Amino acid sequence: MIMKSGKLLLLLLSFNVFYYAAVNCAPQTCPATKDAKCGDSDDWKAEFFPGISKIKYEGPSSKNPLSFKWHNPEEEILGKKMKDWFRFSVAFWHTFRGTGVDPFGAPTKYWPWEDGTNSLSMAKRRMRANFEFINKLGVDFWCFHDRDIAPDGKTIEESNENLDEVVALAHELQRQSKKRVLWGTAQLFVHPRYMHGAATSSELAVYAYAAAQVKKALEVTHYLGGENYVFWGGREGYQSLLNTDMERELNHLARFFEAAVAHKKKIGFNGTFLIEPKPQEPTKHQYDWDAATAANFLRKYGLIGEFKLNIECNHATLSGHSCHHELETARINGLLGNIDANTGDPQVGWDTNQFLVDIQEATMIMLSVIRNGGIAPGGFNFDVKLRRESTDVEDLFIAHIVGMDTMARGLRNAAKLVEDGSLAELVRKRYQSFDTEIGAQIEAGKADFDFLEKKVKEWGEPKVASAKQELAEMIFQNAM
Ligand code: XLS
Ligand code: NI
Repeated sequence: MIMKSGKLLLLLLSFNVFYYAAVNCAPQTCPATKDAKCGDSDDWKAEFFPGISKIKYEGPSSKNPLSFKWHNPEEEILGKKMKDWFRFSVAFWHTFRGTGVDPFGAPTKYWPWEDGTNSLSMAKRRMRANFEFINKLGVDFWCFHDRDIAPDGKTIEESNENLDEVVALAHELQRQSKKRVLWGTAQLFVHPRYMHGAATSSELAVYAYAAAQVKKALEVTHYLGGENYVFWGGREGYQSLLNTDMERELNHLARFFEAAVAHKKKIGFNGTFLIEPKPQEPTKHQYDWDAATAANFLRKYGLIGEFKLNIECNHATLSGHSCHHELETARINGLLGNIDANTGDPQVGWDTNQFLVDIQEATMIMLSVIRNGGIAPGGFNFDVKLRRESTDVEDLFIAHIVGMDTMARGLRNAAKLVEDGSLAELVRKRYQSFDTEIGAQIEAGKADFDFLEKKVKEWGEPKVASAKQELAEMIFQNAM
């Protein structure tokens, strides 16, 4: 599902419009300042989601759309509770700031609690809605960008004050509900100042601004007990190499990360730093193209022990890989940190951020997670949005439920495959010629070319076995 070039313009447009709309919830009638007079009440006496009670596990035969059919949080699979395999998280930006806008059309979603402003009071009311949502859905975590949860101010001081006020409320709501932050991040791509990038901007003052913004976002993530912190470099890349000093930009990015690591240590934040690879969108070429590119960057700059990766499935397919490939690449490099659980559309080809409902794909994802021994302190963040045409409040629940149930089916199937063992046995057998004395010598780096040439002369033409791909597919199918 490599992006077709004819679609580039459309996706760039859609990305920009999406994020602007996500921030400037239409119609914007209220200035985002602390002393704004409009939208000055965060009161919302009623429930945000009336008529929806806590979502329960009812089993596969249930016809109730507001119930789990496969995700049974307390059930143990391979010695771990389902909820602990997943550590599901709701993404504040899509769920509470997504409006359904696209390059050709206005927002379609006007949630009842929205007053049409981007005020601080509205931000607080929205935060209460977030906590009611995650409580009722029964997930333990949420994720945010700084500017999703609090309005940008005219100065950095004002932005920080806005953020502090909303974060104080979130802190209290977390205390009451025992919910936690899976990860926080800084939004370094919407504001026009970041048009050339943030840490890779050609403008020094923008680099500094980004540093100040990440400093604050790190501090509030730490204050909220966040377990990870994400760097997604949406504008860290280039539109043209003719006007770009790529080497200098990459050096700047590394310096930025080093400074972030230093600040993390300074404030005593123990969460994991995660880089989220994505090849393109909004930039033509993004520096964190895929897991292997990000790993190479970390190695080159001596940052490998300080970061892990947040693999997003739709980003994987944009880079021409499967999600399973990206997860395995991260895993075998010791870098699998978190999953942004979503998927693209096989016919469309850009970052559609859909709920993943393919049970086979979910099974492959869970095979990687099981091989990794779990994913904590990371988790599964639903970096996912409702389709533009899905406009009922209950759709927010239904979408997350089917996303969670799909991953749960993936886990159950993957556990069956692991317990059955025949797939692992097939793989083991493929390489059994290396389970020999000479194989051990090769794997220990003790077999030089002279020695191997001698063996070839002794053995003659090798016998080569079948790869058994169809048998592997049969075993995989049988577990669905
Ligand atoms: C966008 C990214 C973004 C990150 C957080 O494509 O997925 O949402 O997860 O900045
Ligand atoms: Ni993401």
